[in-house]
Amino acid sequence: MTTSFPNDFLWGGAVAAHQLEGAWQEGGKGVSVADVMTVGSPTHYRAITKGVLADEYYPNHEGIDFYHRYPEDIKLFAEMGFKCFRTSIAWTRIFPNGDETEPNEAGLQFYDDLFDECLKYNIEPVVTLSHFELPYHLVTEYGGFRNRKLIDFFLRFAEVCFKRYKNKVKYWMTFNEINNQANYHEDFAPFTNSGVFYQEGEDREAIMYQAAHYELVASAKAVKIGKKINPDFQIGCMIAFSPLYPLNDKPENALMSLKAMEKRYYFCDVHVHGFYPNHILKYWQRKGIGIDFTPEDEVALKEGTVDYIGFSYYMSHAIKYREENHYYDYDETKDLVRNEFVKASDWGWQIDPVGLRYALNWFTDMYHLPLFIVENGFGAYDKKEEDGSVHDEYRIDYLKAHIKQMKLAVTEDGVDLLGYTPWGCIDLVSAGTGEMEKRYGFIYVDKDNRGNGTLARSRKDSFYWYQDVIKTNGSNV
Ligand code: P53
Repeated sequence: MTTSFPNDFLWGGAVAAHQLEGAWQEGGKGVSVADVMTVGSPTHYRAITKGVLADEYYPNHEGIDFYHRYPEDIKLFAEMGFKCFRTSIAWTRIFPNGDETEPNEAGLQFYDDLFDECLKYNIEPVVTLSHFELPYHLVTEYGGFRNRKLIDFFLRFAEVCFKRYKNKVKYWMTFNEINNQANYHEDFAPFTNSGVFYQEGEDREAIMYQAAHYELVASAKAVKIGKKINPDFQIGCMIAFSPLYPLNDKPENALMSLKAMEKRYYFCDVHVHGFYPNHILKYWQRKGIGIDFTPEDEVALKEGTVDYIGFSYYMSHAIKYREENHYYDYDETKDLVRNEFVKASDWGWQIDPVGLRYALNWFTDMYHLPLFIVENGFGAYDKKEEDGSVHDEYRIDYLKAHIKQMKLAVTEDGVDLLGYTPWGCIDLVSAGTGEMEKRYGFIYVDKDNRGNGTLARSRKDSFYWYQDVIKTNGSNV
């Protein structure tokens, strides 16, 4: 039995381009969906505006100015001992509008320089192709991923990246948290996942399944193209995972939990198995949802299954069956209930370390593929002291408890885990709310929700703690 993490375990940290780079109009970059999103609050998603408006504040425009400061930041990651660094490639740096035929050289050069900087410290880049940053032009001109043409635009982008960085990047992911859009009742996920902006009266659900289908096909085709360019590539999917526990042992609640899991995670079935599970096909039939699904798509899905499963884990949910819901159809806005056994963060995210071990076991039992925890972390308010230090023992507690469970999954359950990259290793703009003050970092960045601050970086207590975790390969937790 193994008693610890493998020697080549990829400890690191994770970010996404749009949440930290800033420089939204530099180096020929185009406007992305993240550039038209404002600031929300702990209880409200951020608003999406029609284009960039003069009197609005858009936090991603500056981010934390990583675009100019990355050498300083990567040096700090190296000081913590990172073995890998997960980021994304802003699609709009490479194809500013998304539908060009030729890529933008300045954008490509930026990522060459960034990856070289990582490799200088033996930090392996782990790269997501599409992380909530679609070119906004693809939304206004094509309707985002509701349009089949997006498959080819994505593939052009993916192929350019695969070719350019084939000797610098080995670990790739196609679409970040592709399954967030299972919550199509809200506007946030459809827009950030797929560039889908719903009009009044539209059948949101049908559009979601269609957009997700095009993405699944695009992902599978990208896997095939990538493997041709470099057979050593490891190309994964990326799933937002949250167990949906039955509220109690009432059989209907147990079945509701199972049916809800099916609806939230069928995306992973398609990525891994290369076909849709029957429950989704039956559901489309019952609901009269007609999907543009060609025989070529069917072949593409089969030929482009993923090598590993990347997933994010922040919280768990409990779920309760509603009497009127005889079909056990999952509705994220109605079915989730509070779990009295766990506490929640200031943003209402329920803290459940055991849920991470559940996640690792669940994915393994379902798919038998290597796993990669590419996001996990605690968004919290921090108080910076005069000398720049931050005493964030709450963050250390959260991460330590989760790493303990992760360790049990590896050592006792035999889960095949590639690595662990806590989210927002440096403070950055929140995806859901646009706040800066929902902080995840080991590194503090001096900037507030309105954009005031010096952008100066400083080490939090968790910085030194995580440094020690990496140095001892997790044996100190
Ligand atoms: P923020 C919702 C639920 C779980 C993960 O989220 C989510 C979201 C979207 O808000 O997103 C992932 O910044 C995502 C990151 C994001 C991170 O989790 O809202 O992949 O881009 O920043 C944390 O606190």
